[in-house]
Amino acid sequence: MPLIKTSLTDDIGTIGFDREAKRNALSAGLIAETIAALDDLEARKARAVILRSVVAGKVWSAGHDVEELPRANVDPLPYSDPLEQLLRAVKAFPAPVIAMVHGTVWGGACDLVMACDLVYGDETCAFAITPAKLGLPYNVAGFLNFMSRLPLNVVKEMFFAAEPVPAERAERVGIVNRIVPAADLEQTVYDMARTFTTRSAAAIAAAKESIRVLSESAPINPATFEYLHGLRRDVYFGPDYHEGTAAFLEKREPKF
Ligand code: YXS
Repeated sequence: MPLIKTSLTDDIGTIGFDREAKRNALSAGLIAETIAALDDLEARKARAVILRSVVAGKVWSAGHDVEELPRANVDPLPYSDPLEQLLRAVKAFPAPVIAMVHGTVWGGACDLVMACDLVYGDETCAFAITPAKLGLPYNVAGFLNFMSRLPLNVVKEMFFAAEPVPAERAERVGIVNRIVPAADLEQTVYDMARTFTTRSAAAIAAAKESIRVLSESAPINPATFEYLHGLRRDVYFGPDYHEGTAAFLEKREPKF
């Protein structure tokens, strides 16, 4: 069974997560299908891509598939992780990728939304980044995704509290471009995508890549990188990550 639905109409691509039974948890399989869909839409010269959930349920995506996170003492979000590959594919796509959000967004899916070029939501949307609930040490690229978009105090509140930021506040702090009533969300998003299709694709692609390079150019030297990696190693070798993932799978609250 495919885990996504994808289409291309009037140069606008749509990729819908279709794994409702697991609340669109981003498994390696679903991610592989999504990256393949992005490659196909790029080959077919899509001028915009909309990421959405096929089912307008309570949850847009429950984030990284926790069943697929490593339990043992290894880096849980390495560069090669499927989720990291998806974030890079979205940022490298040569046209705007718009997250259309109905429902709640958790963990790695929140990072995915941050990697999208624009985010539109309705009154049901909320955004939570949750490594602190799993005792998981987030990675440098992920922090930069949030830091290049949101005020530091908001980034810290989101990462420390791991609580959902509801729609109205998400618009005010800048997680989303706009919140519109659920009944208007689809029209609003596709109208914006249609506008992009009337503009120079070359100019937009160059602007998107320039902004990506400039927003990611956080100058750190190798020693600083090793220091940051050491902070992460201490956590994922520590007891919290084991307790956090075990608690999730045993459907109980973790004791840190
Ligand atoms: O028991 P069954 O087989 O029906 O499966 C249940 C859940 O186990 C499953 N499911 C997930 N499976 C793998 N990975 C997930 N992230 C995940 N989330 C849910 O989906 C089935 C239905 O779940 P259920 O009964 O809880 O649904 P609900 O409607 O009552 O609640 C929906 C949620 C999203 C509020 C709830 O499922 C939930 O809190 N899920 C975990 C959200 C979360 O903490 N995600 C972060 C994952 S870790 C991650 O993304 C990063 C690595 S990080 O930690 O750094 O943020």
